[in-house]
This record gives sequence, C-alpha cells and structure tokens, in this order.
Amino acid sequence: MHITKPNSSMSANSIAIQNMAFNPTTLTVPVGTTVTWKNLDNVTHHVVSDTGAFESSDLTNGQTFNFTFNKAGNYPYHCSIHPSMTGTIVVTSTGSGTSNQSTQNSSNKSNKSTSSNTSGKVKNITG
Ligand SMILES: [Cu+2]
Repeated sequence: MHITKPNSSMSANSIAIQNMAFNPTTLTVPVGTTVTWKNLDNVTHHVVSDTGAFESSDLTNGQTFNFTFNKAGNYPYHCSIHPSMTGTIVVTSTGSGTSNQSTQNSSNKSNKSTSSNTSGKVKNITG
C-alpha cells in the first residue's frame, strides 16, 4: 500500500460524486496519477471498478477515496449501491518523446537436431 502524499493544492484529478452521478463522468489522466473521488451527496456511495482494479469503502457525505493508476488503459467503474451511476477513468501512457519500437528478428531457423546413436555395450565382468 502506498501512502499518498498530502497534496495541499487541489488537483484536477478529482471526481465529485454529486446528484447521484460522477462528475466528470470520464476523466483522462496520465499514468501514475492519483485520482480522488469525493462524495458530495447525502447518501452513501461505493465506487467499484468494473474489472476489480480498485474499490472504495462505503463513502458517506464528505468522504474521499484515492486510487493511483500506474497502468495505462480504460478503467470503467460504477457505484455498487446505485448501478446506474457509471464512469470511466482513461489512463494514458506518458509519451515523453521516445517511441518504443521493438523490432524482432526471428528469422533464425537453424535447428539441427543431432541424434547421436551410441549403442552402449555393457561389459559384464565376472570374477
Ligand atoms: Cu451511489
């Protein structure tokens, strides 16, 4: 478990749970971003990933839930208490100029199977 650093400045990577909806519904963040959900409703909400990538506890009014996305991809989620509440976190890989091209040269087909036939003679020495 990571201990999230206290961030005094309010980041844009937060989702308000308000009026029985996630706001914004879709949030796009670079990989490594910690996303914060905050329940502004007077009812309890429970954020859970569709794929099981993350899950909050029951969030009552004013409570928050943090999750750090360390892998790029789409993370659809919903509220387990109110299944009609859905949202998606889109995590983009940080393209820092370096395009990662992996060129594989697998044209090496020199597979000689050398079967050496050694007939072992067992000498039976008696005496
Ligand atoms: Cu809910």
